[in-house]
Amino acid sequence: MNSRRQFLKTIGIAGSAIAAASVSRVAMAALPEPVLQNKPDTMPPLIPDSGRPYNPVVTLNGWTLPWRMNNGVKEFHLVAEPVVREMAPGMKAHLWGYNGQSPGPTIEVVEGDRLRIFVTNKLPEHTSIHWHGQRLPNGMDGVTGLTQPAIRPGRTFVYEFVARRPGTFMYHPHADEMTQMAMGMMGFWVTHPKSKHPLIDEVHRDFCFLLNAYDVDPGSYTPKIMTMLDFNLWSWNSRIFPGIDSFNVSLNDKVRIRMGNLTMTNHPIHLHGHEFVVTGTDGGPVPKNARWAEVTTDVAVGQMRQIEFVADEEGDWAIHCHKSHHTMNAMGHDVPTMIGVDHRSVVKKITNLIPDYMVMGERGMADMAEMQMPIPDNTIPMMTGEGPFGSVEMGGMFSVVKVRKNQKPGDYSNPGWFKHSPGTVAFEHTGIMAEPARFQSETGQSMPLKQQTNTGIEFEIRKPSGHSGH
Ligand SMILES: [Cu+2]
Repeated sequence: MNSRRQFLKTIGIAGSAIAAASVSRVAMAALPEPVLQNKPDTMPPLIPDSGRPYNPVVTLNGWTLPWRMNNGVKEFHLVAEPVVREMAPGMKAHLWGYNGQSPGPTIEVVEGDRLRIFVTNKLPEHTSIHWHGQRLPNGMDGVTGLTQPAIRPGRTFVYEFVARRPGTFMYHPHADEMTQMAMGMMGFWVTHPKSKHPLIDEVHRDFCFLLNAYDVDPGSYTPKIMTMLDFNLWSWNSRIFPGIDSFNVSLNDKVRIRMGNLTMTNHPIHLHGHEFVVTGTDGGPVPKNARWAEVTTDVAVGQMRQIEFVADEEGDWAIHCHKSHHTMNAMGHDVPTMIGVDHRSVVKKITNLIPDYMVMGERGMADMAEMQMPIPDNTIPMMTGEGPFGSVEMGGMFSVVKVRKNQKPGDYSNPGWFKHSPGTVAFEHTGIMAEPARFQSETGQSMPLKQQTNTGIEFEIRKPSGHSGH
């Protein structure tokens, strides 16, 4: 905590913003101590030490908010505040979030829990929290102006409701949403079933993350909040590849991954090497007879999806958004397509004027991944990530599901790269290319003619009754 305060002070953003929203010590005294976290690591699951037991989730590059029990009520304390989020090693963004981080901590409760959530506003402007997908009293729904007054800077509001149905949910402000969500204010919410549920299976690993997007100019720190579509950082839990942790599981684990989309566009999330089924949405569990196997599922804006699969293929399996622009980091989108263009004569003329001029993209854009091009401070290359065989040429919404025989239950640590058995990796052919044997149909046509029938052959006649005769 200290180092972060120091950092804020050093870079000088602490000034008016935080001071304006300082909360009096007396007012805070009766509240549950706000728990803060500012490391970008994936924290181990929070094993519940009070209340009904459940199997906790693991938040990708995030954590779960502890609570206290107060006369049978679970009490949480969220603090809305400016944060510094490392989006990937080498790139930090000045965001808004909760309890030291964007996204805020995951809230995990159990169906039937009575909840009290204190929300303290340390932002320079008012806010509120909407509990996306919850059944609750209308006045607890968190829509500024409609169901409650705004939480002004420096004030604390209390939300009270019962977690009525189990499932996969999220929370976010319903006040100046365009700004506050563009700045990273959001968090995950999981309500576990109170007992064995016919549509909610027990799993070995249960991961969750939010899809979010930012527009941070290369070399700068604060997202542009007016951007509607042309975001340049496509992130999972405010992290971009190669900063997104891998999903580390044991061979044959049943794995659940929960996702929610708070960007301005849809994300078809694709898993390699396995088929999964969508077992639930923010509307609840999907009936078993309505599930089908997929390898890509689209998560539309404001939707949540939980997918499940048995990780029965060892290896390092990519998981990513299938929109190819969403697996890249910040770039200029107005680069013309130069594939096939011979620059040589032009380059000479240009370098007379601009000695540093560089030809880009005449063989495609893959060179960008390895190019040692000077980029502004606080900027991650557009395509990057070093794998065991070279550059992965990815960015943004990309990670890896690592399936290993010897990953112990409860061990979420990164096992390193997969060691392929000999003869199981695609390889370069170096011999003489033999002429492949091709199927030759009789006439060379795709639909060969029927076999000619000779005359003079006796045909066996089949009568409609099924009896045969001559
Ligand atoms: Cu996407």
